[in-house]
Amino acid sequence: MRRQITALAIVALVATACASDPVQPAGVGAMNMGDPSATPANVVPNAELAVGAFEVLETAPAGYGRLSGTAALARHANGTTVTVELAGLLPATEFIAHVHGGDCGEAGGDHFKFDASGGDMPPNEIHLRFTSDSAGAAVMTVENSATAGTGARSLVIHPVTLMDAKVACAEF
Ligand SMILES: [Cu+2]
Repeated sequence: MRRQITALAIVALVATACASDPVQPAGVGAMNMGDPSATPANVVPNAELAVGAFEVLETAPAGYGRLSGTAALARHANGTTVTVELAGLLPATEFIAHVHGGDCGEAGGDHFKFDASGGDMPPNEIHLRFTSDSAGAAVMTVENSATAGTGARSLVIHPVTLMDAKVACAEF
């Protein structure tokens, strides 16, 4: 009985890991959540590159059945670069993507943190904020000055207006 309660508590924690994220206003303050003119991960020189295809999650709201795209993570001497390329999003919609520490089979699990005891915002985590165009496409790159270890496993995207909904996941 005690074990059951513990298991339920863990499930509840995992399920709400993203819902509790405060949403930062775009372009305000120094927090880096993406730069469309940054060098994309797949062309960063002398990097170790990992690329994964997005899969739509069961928790996705309606309207994402045709989503496709990739997430690329480059580990290099100057840090980490992450690039998302997506099509089939709802048009003109704002999204936030987080690097997560789990596989897509567990919907990404918890957020990846450089310092496990540190805060839940960049630069201790890797977040991207972007808006889809009128055709439902989006491309964004974010850079972080620390080099991510193998704990950076996946990228999960959420609509900004529905942060507890996980739309899609890609494994690096
Ligand atoms: Cu997330």
